[in-house]
Amino acid sequence: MAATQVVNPATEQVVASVEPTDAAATDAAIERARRAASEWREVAPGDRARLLRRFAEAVDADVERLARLEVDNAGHTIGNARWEAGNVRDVLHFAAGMPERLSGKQIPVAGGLDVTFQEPLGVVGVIVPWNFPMPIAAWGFAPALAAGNAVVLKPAELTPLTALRLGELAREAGLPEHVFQVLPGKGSVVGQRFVTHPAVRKVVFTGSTEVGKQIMAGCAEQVKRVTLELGGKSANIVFADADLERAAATAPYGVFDNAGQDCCARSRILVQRSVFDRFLELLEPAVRGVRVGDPGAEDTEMGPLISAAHRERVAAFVEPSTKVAFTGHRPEGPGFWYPPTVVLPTAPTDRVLTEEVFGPVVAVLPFDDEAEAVRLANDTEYGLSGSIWTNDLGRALRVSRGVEAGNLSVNSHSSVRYWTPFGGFKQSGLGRELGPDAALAFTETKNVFIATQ
Ligand code: TAP
Repeated sequence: MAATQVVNPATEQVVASVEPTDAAATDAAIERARRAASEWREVAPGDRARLLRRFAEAVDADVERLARLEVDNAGHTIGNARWEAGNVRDVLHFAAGMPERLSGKQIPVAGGLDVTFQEPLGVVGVIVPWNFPMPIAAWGFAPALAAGNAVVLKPAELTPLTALRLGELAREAGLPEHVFQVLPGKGSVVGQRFVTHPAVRKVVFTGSTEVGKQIMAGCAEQVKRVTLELGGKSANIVFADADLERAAATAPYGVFDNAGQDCCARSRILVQRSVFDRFLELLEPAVRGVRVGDPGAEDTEMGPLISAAHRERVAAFVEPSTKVAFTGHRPEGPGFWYPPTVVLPTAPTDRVLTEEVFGPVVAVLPFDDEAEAVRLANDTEYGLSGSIWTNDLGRALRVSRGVEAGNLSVNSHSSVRYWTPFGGFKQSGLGRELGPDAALAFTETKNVFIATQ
């Protein structure tokens, strides 16, 4: 198989060449993982915890290198990339606290003892998209390893470099051979073998809803366990009583962070009609002021899109008939640049309102009252994230309860904290990652009754 040329999306230069794993090599790696899993599950919880802590420390010492790799491979701003590498460290530290806490229960019965065990599944396959290569990988592999599973990890074909480095760091930290293997390659080859190979007992997939449905259907053949983190079309709801200055100043971050290539991007801003014009007036300078450019520069706020093909896809959402309110900066020269773009939809069926753009394009539309805000927010097949801006606590709670989404924030755009659960309603996914129960999702509950009479 021909080597994959890895391209820097800010310069369009090839930065690395990576050998893709073929189907036979994937099978061999899964077989090695199966054998490694049978030993890893027997490692004392305290020793598993210690190894995960050492892995976290190795990542910590490597944050700058990992971040620079991500700048060059994915076009992430250096500030974001450092946060992402730090997130892997934190997720590993948090997971290191899990092996000793994964206890079962003792259930009262007559005539004996009834206990449950949380047993590891065996081999877990983790399939990662290109938009956040490091954190999304860690959200799968860290709790899976903590629970005593072996992991095979497939990074996206476009962004394999940080995952490969994490594989090296795991070995340097002393994780036993083949407990954590990184297999770069195509989804249709490596990813598909995770779905079809019977030794892989669970697939954790993050990516598009379309591919997620195929994965789920494929896993159904063997009743294979699956966690899905899929697309989003989240709403940022701004009520008239909110701190409008703050809501407008932070709205660009809520949607243009990572150039909008974020499943939690608030790509619809719903604004109460009485303050609609005022909000747009405040939003315009904030959008024009987003610093777009060299992702390696310390003060850059937005980098390029991942590829030329993806830029074309994003651009197709802004048709000649689309009413563009205003746009931000777009650098000249090479690089897959697209400017922050604010559009005013003309019909509820506009694609920009119904489909995930996964780029720096946001639609702003008015609503009249709370009920309409909730109805519009829920008028999508997705349900991942969202924000509510109001200074009325009762309203904040009512609207939070009304919006069908897994992760909401009030007067903030924060969606992810590694110690709280993360995942989607409706077609945004199935299952939860992160949070205190993350490792449980990588276990089976076994019940044992011991007769004493
Ligand atoms: P996808 O095209 O779905 O690809 C995601 C991963 O799946 C890649 O590693 C891809 O491999 C692999 N893949 C593709 N086809 C496959 C198949 N038939 N069998 C097994 N694996 C397969 O998504 P993307 O374009 O990379 O990522 C963007 C999408 O991810 C967006 O929709 C976004 O919302 C979603 N996303 C969701 C979340 C959460 S947490 N909900 C987080 C980030 C992203 P290749 O390397 O061959 O492409």
